[in-house]
Amino acid sequence: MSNKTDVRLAVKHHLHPFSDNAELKKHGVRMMVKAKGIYVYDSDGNEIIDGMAGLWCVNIGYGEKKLAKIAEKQMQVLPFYNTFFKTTHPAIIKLSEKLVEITPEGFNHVFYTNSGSESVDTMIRMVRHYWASVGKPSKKVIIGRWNGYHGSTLGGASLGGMKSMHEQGDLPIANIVHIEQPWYYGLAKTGESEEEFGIRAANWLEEKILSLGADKIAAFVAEPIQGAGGVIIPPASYWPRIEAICKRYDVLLVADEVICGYGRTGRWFGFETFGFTPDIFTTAKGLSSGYLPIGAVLVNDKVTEGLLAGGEFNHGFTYSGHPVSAAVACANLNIIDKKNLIEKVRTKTGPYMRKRWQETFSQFKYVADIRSEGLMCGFTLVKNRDTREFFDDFGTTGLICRDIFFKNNLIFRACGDHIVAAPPLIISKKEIDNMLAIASVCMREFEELMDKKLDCKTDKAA
Ligand code: PXG
Repeated sequence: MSNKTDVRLAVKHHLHPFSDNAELKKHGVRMMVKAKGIYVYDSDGNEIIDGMAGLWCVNIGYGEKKLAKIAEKQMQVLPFYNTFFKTTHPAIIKLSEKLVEITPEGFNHVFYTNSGSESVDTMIRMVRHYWASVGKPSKKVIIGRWNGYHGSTLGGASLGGMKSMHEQGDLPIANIVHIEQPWYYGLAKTGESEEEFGIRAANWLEEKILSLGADKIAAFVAEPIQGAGGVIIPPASYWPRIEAICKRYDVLLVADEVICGYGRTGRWFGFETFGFTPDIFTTAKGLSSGYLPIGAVLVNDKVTEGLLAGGEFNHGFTYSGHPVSAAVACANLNIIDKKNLIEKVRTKTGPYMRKRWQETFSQFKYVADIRSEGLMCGFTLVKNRDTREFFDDFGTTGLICRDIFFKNNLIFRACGDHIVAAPPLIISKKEIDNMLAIASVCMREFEELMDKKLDCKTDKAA
């Protein structure tokens, strides 16, 4: 079957997620057929550097045979059994022990899901059920942030702050509100230091709590670093202040670790990098490095105690704690441990990436706010970096840039006009150099294109 036939078939019946499917039918898609290490290969035989680890998830890289073997073995022995009705199985016991081992003191319980969105929806129901169980049923409102991303289910999309998602399907659902994101480059006042901005941004939470009444607020939920929002890294002063505000008003603090979790920021979890401790945290993606779908919600002892007092929690998925996913996730966490990937990101590849990412992109005039933490990196495309002037129609320019990378067999992601990267945690320094050498060539092409576009506009105006 030639690639052309394949590609036509690919869009004939399949409605792709987060895509303009009418456009895909016209222009087709690219078919990925295999992968190894940090590379994916398409049906034309191109080797592509996956600077996004799939969708921020393939932390251990592609092609780990051990996971395939473990999945096969588990499928032969016990391909499925549920954990609903007074039953369990060894794979989920092992995974739970491993998760408790890698999380900080005070986290001893896990609820399983199949995705980040399900983890977030589970957390929403859990938080409200917790407050009802401890005699404070009026605490229902959950505060998220604009430009946050928490998934595509009704709860996740509501809690996320993506206006384009709210516009489809009558969102947000009731009792979900948002505060502004802690984006220094975009929102700081002239002359304001990062530290001052971090405190001001955290105080937006206090203002929201006070305006609605603390007796109504159940939880504040946020990603330690906003991922799909464009790798928005808050100032160091932000998270400790947020934690203090949550404590002061008896509001549960929830970290959405779906992207930051399992090593991405150079610690097991993003909250460790930023020095705070949540009450609950939601995870998925890197838990199995994307080899199979699985998510987990980690719950601290205080919330667990409240939940236990509340009787039956009427919530769960057929595949909560699926044995094959659980066995693969456990093996994945052991590989992260054995290969010392987290320390490697924190002390070697993370700092190296930060230096090289800065050096590479600071040469280009349409680039501002170059940032990174561990192996989560971003920068913002701007018309003028000194005056902080953005391109018209935020997001259009990002896609132009992203498409140039993609044409040159490099996958980065455009989140609006933020360009981001999150490669597999196994990436070596040499691979970082190769990846950024290609990126540099792409950026030159992008710069020339934008020069022409802007010249053209100036000519027309003149
Ligand atoms: N929380 C966070 C922080 C996420 O990043 C979810 C929840 C939902 O996870 P699931 O597994 O239901 O997709 C996510 C997912 C992108 C992109 O293009 C990001 C995500 C998913 C798909 C695409 O940046 N993040």
